Amino acid sequence: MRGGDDNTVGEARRLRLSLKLLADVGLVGLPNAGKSTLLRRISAARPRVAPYPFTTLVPALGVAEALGRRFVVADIPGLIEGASEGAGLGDRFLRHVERTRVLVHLVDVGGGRLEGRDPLSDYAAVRTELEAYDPQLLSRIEIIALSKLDLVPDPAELEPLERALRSQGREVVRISSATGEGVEALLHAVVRALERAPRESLPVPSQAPAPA
Ligand SMILES: Nc1nc2c(ncn2[C@@H]2O[C@H](COP(=O)(O)OP(=O)(O)O)[C@@H](O)[C@H]2O)c(=O)[nH]1
Ligand SMILES: [Mg+2]
Repeated sequence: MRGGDDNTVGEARRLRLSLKLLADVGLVGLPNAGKSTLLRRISAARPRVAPYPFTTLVPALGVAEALGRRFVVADIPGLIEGASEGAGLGDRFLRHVERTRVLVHLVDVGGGRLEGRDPLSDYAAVRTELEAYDPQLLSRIEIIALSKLDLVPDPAELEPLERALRSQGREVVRISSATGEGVEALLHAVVRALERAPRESLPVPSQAPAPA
């Protein structure tokens, strides 16, 4: 652009701005694991729920409360969906997980089992995806929620799976977002985890976020 007689030349710049949501807790898991349903159960957020992938294209945030503490929970969509479709959506959503202090990793032990899925390999697949995005995510405090408990005919069957996951040093909770069973226990585990997760362990952003 020319600025009149003094021949000043303006500058054109292309900026790519990205929004990083700030949440205390990130819900991760394969598509259909029950993340959006859980968020609806524990908060006033109304993310879409449907039995097919790509339902959630925008991460939803909700405020949950337990033991007198309030915390922000983000439903992180796009894990695996994006990667397996080659759409690169995994990355687009995973950046929202970077600054969460605690992960809740949902593993479907009800519906998935009916489709012949193996919960341990589902779990491992998501961990692999997290690692590919940022290896530091593997050391973030993670609580495993075995979901859709209401679809498990004999919950005693879950014991070997729980032992295997606990032997990896993880806390494991059984939940059903349909009946509410175990959900309060999960929230208590989250509050305890948030208490041990120091805010200082977060990477310091290069610029302070703008006030909301
Ligand atoms: N029976 C049962 N179905 C569930 C439960 N949680 C989620 N679902 C169903 O599983 C499907 C996928 O749930 P959704 O929350 O959309 O999964 P997301 O892709 O991880 O967000 C939907 O049909 C839900 O109604 C649960 O606790 N019990
Ligand atoms: Mg969803």
